[in-house]
Amino acid sequence: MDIEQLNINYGIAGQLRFVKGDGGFPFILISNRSATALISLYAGQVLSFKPTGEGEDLLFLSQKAYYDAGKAIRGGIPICWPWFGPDPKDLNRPSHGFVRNSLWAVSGTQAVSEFETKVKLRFLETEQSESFWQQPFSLDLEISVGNTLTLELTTRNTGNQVFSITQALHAYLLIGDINQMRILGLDGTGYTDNLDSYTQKLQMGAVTVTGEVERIYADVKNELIIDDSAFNRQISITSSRNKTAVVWNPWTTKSEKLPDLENDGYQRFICVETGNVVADVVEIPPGNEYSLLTNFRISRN
Ligand code: TA6
Repeated sequence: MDIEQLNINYGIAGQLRFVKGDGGFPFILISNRSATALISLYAGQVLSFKPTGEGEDLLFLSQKAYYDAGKAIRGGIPICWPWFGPDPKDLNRPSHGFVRNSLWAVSGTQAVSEFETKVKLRFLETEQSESFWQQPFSLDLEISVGNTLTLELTTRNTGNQVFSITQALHAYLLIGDINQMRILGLDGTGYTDNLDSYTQKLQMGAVTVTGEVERIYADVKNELIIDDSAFNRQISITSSRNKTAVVWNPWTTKSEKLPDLENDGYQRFICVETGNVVADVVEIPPGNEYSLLTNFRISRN
């Protein structure tokens, strides 16, 4: 569906319109009394969210991000589904699944009020996606843009056999300075340190970053706080139906291997990814569904 038809079918005067974005992909511009947001139909990815009066975006978006079919966009909130990380079956399928590098469709838009706008996206299966995943499914993402940002990712098993998934909302949170950032709410939580031979460790106190970090926290509380003191703000991440959260920053060591990330980009984001990853596998029987929900709120000290 082209931009004009999308605007005819789903545009909302004064709140929501479709534009041709980077890479020629359809983007959704939302502007209501609470916030502005930018969503790419390619990848079903929120790229920007900025509450009215807030000086900084919630999200980091790489200045060198790719906007090419088949490639992931570096930043915003990529959707990792139906697996998190490398292909669990080692069949050379894409890392983090196949929906963050494919087109989604709009299945609905709604002006809840002048303060809140909702968008419902549905993943569009392709021959390639069917070659990656043979179980019949539907995948919907509902995005609510108001004074906070909410994403709800719903998987339905429309077939007659049970299937299992892992998944995550791989949020790149913009911060003023990685050296001043702390993550609160993980004190006393066990984690797997992927950069130290997958050793099991216990988080003591706030999470701070002084080098490359890639940790999978298990049995997390439903609210995590990023204390972004350089921007004099806190970002609250409240999630439901996930037991795990991933904390990642590439520092210089991994950044050098990421051509779609500017060299100093690591200083301006922390990835806190809420989801069901590694051991937190979600089994969905035929005819059932499973929703992962995460809300992001910015507050001032
Ligand atoms: O954030 C966890 C992680 O799995 C890291 O290993 C790192 O690879 C990151 O995801 C980004 O993955 P990507 O495939 O987007 O480069």
